[in-house]
Amino acid sequence: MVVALITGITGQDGFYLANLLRGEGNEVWGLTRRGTLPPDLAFVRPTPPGDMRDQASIKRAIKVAAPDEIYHLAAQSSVAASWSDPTHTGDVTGLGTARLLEAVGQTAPKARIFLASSSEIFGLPDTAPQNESTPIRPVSPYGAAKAYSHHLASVYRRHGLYVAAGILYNHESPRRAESFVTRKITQGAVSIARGERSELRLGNLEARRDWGFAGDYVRAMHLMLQQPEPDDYVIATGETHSVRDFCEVAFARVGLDYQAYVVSDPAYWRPAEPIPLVGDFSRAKNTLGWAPSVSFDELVNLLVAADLKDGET
Ligand code: G4F
Repeated sequence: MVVALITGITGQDGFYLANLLRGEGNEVWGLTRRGTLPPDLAFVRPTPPGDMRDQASIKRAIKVAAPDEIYHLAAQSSVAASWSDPTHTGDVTGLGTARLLEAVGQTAPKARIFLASSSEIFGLPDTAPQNESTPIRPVSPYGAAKAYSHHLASVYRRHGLYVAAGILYNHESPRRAESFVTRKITQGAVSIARGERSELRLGNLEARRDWGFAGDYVRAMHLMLQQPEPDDYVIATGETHSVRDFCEVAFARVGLDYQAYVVSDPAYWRPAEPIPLVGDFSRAKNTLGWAPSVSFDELVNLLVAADLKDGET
């Protein structure tokens, strides 16, 4: 039986990945700061408490789980929050990867490692769509921390570790926190439709993103670790949509015109706003046989449907 260890298991991707690996018949372990797991991850075995800022704790967790596969998802994952606490972001998201790779090298050098990299490493790219050869030029503290983490993947690969990196574009689900724009929009649309509030304040409505479904993206993570050799892979849908497009579809789903309710508030604008981030997932398609299965409209509807259902219970 394959033994898999997931860091950041309590986040959106951790939930979908743990369920996927369970379905594959894997024994799934989860590393958390407290060493405990929520009830919907009761099938996961907790390691002793582990913190990405504490190398000894990471080493202990790896020793106990003795994994064949490690999925490193733990990070401070908000671009916006990285501006208010850049050193914490660098410590957890950047140095955390260095600590993990060192710990694996010392305790489980045969384990295969997946690193969650991000499209934010490209910052303000000159070309669209981006692929695995696009220059790495981050424009946010989060992007810089992920760029460091991404470079470490190839550094440790050269040193003999099996490290695959997924350059993940935005991926969403009903488990996304409201601090991200997709859930903020769908929860906002639903509460306006219910008469609980009268407007939704957002930042730049023209910002464009390549949005996919998280369930599809964790499938790619698993496929990456089944390859004979590790590599970098862009995981994206290849389509770009604006925040405005997202609002239009979400509000229409609850029978409203977003223009009457959505306000663009400078308070939510970012200091540096990457221009069209859209991924070319050809390598993932050709090598992994991976492709996204959920369209943009289906994704927005899925999120709105979950928010409508939430309020019913
Ligand atoms: O939902 P967001 O906060 O996600 P962002 O910054 O793109 O980051 C996410 O995707 C990255 C992958 O590309 C990950 F690496 C990262 O961990 C995270 O998962 O913002 C999406 C877009 C941005 O352009 C933002 O400026 O929406 C724009 N936006 C406009 N109004 C807003 C808002 N974002 C938020 N969070 N809140 C707003 O009111």
